[in-house]
Amino acid sequence: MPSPTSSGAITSVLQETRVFPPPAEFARAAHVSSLEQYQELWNRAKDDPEGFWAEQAGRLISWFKPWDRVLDWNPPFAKWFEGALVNASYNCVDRHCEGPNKNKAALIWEGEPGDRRVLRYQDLQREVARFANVLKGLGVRKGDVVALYLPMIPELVVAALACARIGAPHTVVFGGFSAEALAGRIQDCKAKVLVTADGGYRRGKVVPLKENADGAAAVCPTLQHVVVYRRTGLDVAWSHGRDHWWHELEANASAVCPPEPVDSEHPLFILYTSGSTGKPKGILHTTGGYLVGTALTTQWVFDIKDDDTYWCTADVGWVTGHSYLVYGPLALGATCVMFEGAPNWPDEGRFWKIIEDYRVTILYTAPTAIRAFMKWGEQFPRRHDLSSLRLLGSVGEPINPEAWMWYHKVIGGGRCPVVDTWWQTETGAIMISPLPGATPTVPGSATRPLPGIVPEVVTKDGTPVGVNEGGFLIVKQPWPSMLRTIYGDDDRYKAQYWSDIPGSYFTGDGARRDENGNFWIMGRVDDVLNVAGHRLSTMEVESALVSHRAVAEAAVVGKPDDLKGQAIAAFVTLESGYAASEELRKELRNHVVKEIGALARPDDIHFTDALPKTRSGKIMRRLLRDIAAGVESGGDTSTLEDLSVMVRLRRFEQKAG
Ligand code: 6R9
Repeated sequence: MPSPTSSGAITSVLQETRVFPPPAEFARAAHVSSLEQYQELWNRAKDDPEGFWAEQAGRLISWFKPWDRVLDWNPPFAKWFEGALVNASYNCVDRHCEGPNKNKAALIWEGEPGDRRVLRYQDLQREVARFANVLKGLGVRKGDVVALYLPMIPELVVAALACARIGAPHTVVFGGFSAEALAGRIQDCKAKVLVTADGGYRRGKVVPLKENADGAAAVCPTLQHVVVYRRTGLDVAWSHGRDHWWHELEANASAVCPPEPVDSEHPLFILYTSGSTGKPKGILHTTGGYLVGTALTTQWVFDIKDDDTYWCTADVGWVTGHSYLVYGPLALGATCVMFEGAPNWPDEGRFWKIIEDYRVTILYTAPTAIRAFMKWGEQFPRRHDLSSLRLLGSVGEPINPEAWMWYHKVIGGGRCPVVDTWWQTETGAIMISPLPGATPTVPGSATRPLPGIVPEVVTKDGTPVGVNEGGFLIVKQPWPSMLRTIYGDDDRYKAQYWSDIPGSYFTGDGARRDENGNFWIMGRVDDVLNVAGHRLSTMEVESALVSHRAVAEAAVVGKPDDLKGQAIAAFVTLESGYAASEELRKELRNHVVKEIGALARPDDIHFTDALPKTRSGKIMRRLLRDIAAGVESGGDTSTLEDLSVMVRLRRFEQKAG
């Protein structure tokens, strides 16, 4: 934890008073349709968590054998639905084939070159069963880890569900990661089989996945087989005996493979998230509790109905893709859109064209994308009919109020509720979010905890802070979709999440709660600024900058200052049509002072053409902090999307300095 002021409180300076009640028509048809109903559910879950979760588990998931015990809590180790037998692939596929939904579209997929495929639930069942048999044929047994390094093609979902079908935990590695990053993950979880493709498309280019996979395989002694899906036709090197074509193995595989009943606590997947220092953490999720958490939140937060066309734009390589492209919506038998590519290829209208073409009703995307769309301009969405949309979601970072307003107005036509969903790889499922038919929304706030979730904002010694006081966000009760450990490292799990605030799960985020009970996430506490004894949230200063018409995106970091402890350095990208100048720099400083006060006046403003981000779109302030302080960057950079951004920023700093 950073060294906070004596109380550990964070000063909050953001003022936001716009409130959007749920539209009456939306509320009438919603799964949870009033604030009173939400409050009843939340109270009920708080008073009797095990009763609440047992009811949800019974209602949402099909079990081969019921549990003996709902929760075995041996802090910080939880076992949910102990003794129950379940299978994730059965829940996401087979059970929908037993009824009228067997011919319903499960996945509607569009590749970057414009190719399209639709997999009905029956198709998905056949594909998943076949590939499960392929894995078995390669010697994969229950408990063996399989690594998936694939582009955003249906086979990624098929492969994940095939692993789940036979009880082999998967670890999905972003198609954008390097050979080194892939190797590190394979070595950590000792995967026996790697599934990849010859290549994948991104912005008109082919990403050489097989080449990277070869690089990784060379240094991964546990790896016995590499299965290669032919996606691009790119020529690839071949290691006979080790490498196999997906289509050749599948041609001989039976389409019958009964799902293996596994214990509720059987590992479902390991997903690596970058630590700020040191090696990535393998977050372990297990089967029963994770399914309950993702299915419940998909139903309540996205209000999914049988006739919705739901689109989560996330890559399956990060947790949002796992929980809200694969397990949550498929467990509910929803129709999901999946796309390969980027929002600005072949042009900046890609998203809007997809929404128009498939009549998407629910869109779930990230603030980084929304800010990019704002920068590219309204003309792109305006060219398409977005009237099918009824609900919008956001995840990944705090959404600045200006971006929220734009999303609501320009994309949602002012009629769609916006759900700003706060959660983490570690939490498995959404934790704090509006329920669109129940919760009045406020731009920039994730609003309220979901039923069953008990978060609190506290000082570093665990004392609750007052209304509107910033502090550390913790969760006080275990929940079914929580991580079970860091793979192979229980001690790191304890130290990382359960020792800062004893007895509670520490999220690593700062937050405040306002007089209406709404939570405001203020960003990672490692990113909090400490200016002359005031702890300020990066998010709030950034939101002030973004509210200026010239600013597209902003990242704010502290830099060492003899006088104030920390000075404020801002990195800013500009809207098209604006140019960097001394004048604008002055204007932006004054704008922040006007919006939040002299305390937050940025000392340095750096204009840049891009910010360093993770592949999932989060700004990596840690790297900017090093640039602002003029030191070399340490720590893990394997999740950085585009290393050249750092090179350009450094070059620029040297020139400027
Ligand atoms: C789902 C996901 C988790 C961190 C989290 C927080 C930030 C995510 C947010 C948000 C504010 C939101 N975060 N959603 N901050 N408002 N709606 O993103 O998981 O990649 O593990 O990141 O992302 O800082 O702690 P993950």
